[in-house]
Amino acid sequence: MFKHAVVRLPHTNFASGLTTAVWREKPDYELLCRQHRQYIDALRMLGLDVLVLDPEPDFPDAYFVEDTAVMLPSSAVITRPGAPSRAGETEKIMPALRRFRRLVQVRPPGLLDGGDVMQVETHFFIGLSNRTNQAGAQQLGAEAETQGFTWSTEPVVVDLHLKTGINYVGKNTVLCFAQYQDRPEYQHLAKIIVPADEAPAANTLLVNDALLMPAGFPKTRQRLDALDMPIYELDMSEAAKMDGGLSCMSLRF
Ligand code: CIR
Repeated sequence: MFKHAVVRLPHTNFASGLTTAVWREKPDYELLCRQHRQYIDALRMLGLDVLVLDPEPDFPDAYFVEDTAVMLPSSAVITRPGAPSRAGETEKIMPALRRFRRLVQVRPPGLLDGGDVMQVETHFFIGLSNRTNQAGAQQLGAEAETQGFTWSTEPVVVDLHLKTGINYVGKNTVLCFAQYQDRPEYQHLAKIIVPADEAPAANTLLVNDALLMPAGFPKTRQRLDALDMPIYELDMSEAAKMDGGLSCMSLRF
């Protein structure tokens, strides 16, 4: 069960962050802030104590705090984000995480984004992507092993991060794109497939036996209902314009 979350408020410059999305409407800062507040409220409603950090004017993607660290029971692995514009975000998160955990930093040539790390019980699946390399995965894996976890790496076959396309939703089940259906790494897990026209729904977040999912994906919602878990839908329209989703906006531990 998670007790804490760390989030960072978005800065007015958020729309100059990295994105591959094609916008029909320009990102709206006020709306993003409202959606971010609802996200914080949802985490609190699920029992988490949420530490809210200030916006970072020099780092427009910094509210996607998930990419800057991987939280383990007795340490926080500070990543080395693969996007040069995000590299400095780790310095900014360290003071906050030091309050909770001993810090271990990924060193060169390692690169690692938290979005490429999916925990399924005591195993870490680490995606090798444009942001995460084998050396980064190895350093995280080595630290996780000292705390009783196992780990494995795999190529990321979809855009951006591993968790863009697959997420653990509890009950021995992953919610994923069809590309993951026959992958041997996930043979032992049940799968709920996200329809291609509902791709953002794959980034659904398991928090203390409940699911937070992006609003507006009825087919995925119906499939998730079969898990018989509480599900809360949150509007994620503005973060989605910056390639972000529910998992990206917090560290949970
Ligand atoms: C980026 O491209 O790095 C940000 N605009 C989005 C990061 C999303 N993070 C995540 O999926 N963990």
